[in-house]
Amino acid sequence: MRSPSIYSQDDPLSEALKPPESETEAEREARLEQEAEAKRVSEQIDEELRLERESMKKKRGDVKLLLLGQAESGKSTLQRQFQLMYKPHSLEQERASWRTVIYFNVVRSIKHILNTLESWDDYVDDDVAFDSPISKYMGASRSGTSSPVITNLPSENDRAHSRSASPFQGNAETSRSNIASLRRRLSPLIGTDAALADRLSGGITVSGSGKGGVFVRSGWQARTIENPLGRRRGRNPDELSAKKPDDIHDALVQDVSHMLDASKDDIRELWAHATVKELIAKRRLKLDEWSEFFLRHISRVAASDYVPSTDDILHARIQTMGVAEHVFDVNIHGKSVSWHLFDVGGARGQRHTWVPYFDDANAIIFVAPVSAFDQVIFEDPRTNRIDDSLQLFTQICSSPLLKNAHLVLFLNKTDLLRSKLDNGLRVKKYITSFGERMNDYETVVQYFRAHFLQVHRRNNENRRVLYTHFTSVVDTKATQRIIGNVRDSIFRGYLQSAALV
Ligand SMILES: Nc1nc2c(ncn2[C@@H]2O[C@H](COP(=O)(O)OP(=O)(O)O)[C@@H](O)[C@H]2O)c(=O)[nH]1
Ligand SMILES: [Mg+2]
Repeated sequence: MRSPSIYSQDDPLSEALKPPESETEAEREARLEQEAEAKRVSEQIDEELRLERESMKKKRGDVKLLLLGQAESGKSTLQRQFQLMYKPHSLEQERASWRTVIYFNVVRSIKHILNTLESWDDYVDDDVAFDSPISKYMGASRSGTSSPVITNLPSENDRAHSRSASPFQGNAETSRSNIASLRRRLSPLIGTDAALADRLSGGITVSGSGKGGVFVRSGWQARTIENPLGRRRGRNPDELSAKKPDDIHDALVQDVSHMLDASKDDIRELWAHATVKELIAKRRLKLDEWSEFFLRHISRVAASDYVPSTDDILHARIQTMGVAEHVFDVNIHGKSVSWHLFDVGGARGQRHTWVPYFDDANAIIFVAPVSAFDQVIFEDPRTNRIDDSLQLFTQICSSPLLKNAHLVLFLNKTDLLRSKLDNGLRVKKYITSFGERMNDYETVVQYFRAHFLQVHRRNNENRRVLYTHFTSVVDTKATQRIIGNVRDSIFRGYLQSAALV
């Protein structure tokens, strides 16, 4: 009997893969050639992966920098700033892939707005205060009993009042039918949500550890290009860069692009709708910062020839799964040193994946969003985000594995903090220990900074220095200056510890 193929006879799969008895000699030859080609490609991929792993491997003398912080704090955006600074070519290669993410962000935002409008009628006031343990950090009593900080639960009267102030009052019927027809017209666009999510995540979903449910692993950019072409693409960076966005005919992305172009006016109308505006003002509709950003720029984003700008890429949101490593060559004083940057998933369900990376880390940038004083974490709607950041920072400061790491704190999203305060949001409402202090930017940032410094002081056996920066990591110019600054300070410590001086 002739050997059927390269598959082993013992392999239980062989039976299923056995060629048909009626196979002709020519067919057999073609099949064997195809199998040999598949094997060659598979081996080549394995070899490329091995080389990639090899080149990524940290060598003695390399710098290992971890970006830590809760979900949505700005770690991946900061990583993109590093990329822009030290490997701009690679960001160029990814530019087309970001279109998929941004479309996904837009589609999700519209869906969220329409869902919120729908639930308005049977709306239950969810703007209730949470029983935050923040008092543990924010001026709690020494006994450690953390009483609920926020007591201003809306009364039945308030709720009745907020109902009577419904934006559907007045021209209610017109408004309703207006929104109903927008909903109808936008429904095909909303319908692409699942397919876009699937394209980005490659079918992986992780339940319970993040709000979008869509996570990407490192290398996702290649997937947004390889799938539509029906073959592996993007392993070779030159192959990727040779493809201009226009050359990549991804049917799904093209479809969404056409729908967006056709729905531009509807999206603008929805975004400018009095009811939507009022729901936002009343904080019944809470939009993420990237939603607002892309909706504000919808004319540009929905244009059929849209190519994401660098600013768009910095504002796009996609959740990181696990730990993604990025390697940059950093030149300093005429010396090139490889920096390994580790960007982690920040949701609570992801934090256990960090620990194996703590070993031999040279430096940490802890990113804490100071604008988040009025937000809770997705994983636990009773935990205020600043409180979660402080708890997490306590763990990082006190971790014995990290005791020799250079420690940098980014108090991030200062631009958003400023606009929240300008819009009259009062810190005291969410953090009662803030008390009667002035509700201005300077007072608020210094107040938060003091709490982080206190956590550091209380968990600082090694007497290490904490370097703090007020940041807005979407601001390229300012962030690059700070990165330069951080690089110099990390490098000074690194030279000392590596005794390279
Ligand atoms: N306006 C503003 N947006 C920010 C800032 N930092 C991050 N973002 C946005 O917040 C979202 C979450 O950031 P990301 O880097 O993905 O957070 P990660 O979960 O810590 O990686 C993205 O849409 C970012 O563009 C900031 O300083 N200012
Ligand atoms: Mg991230």
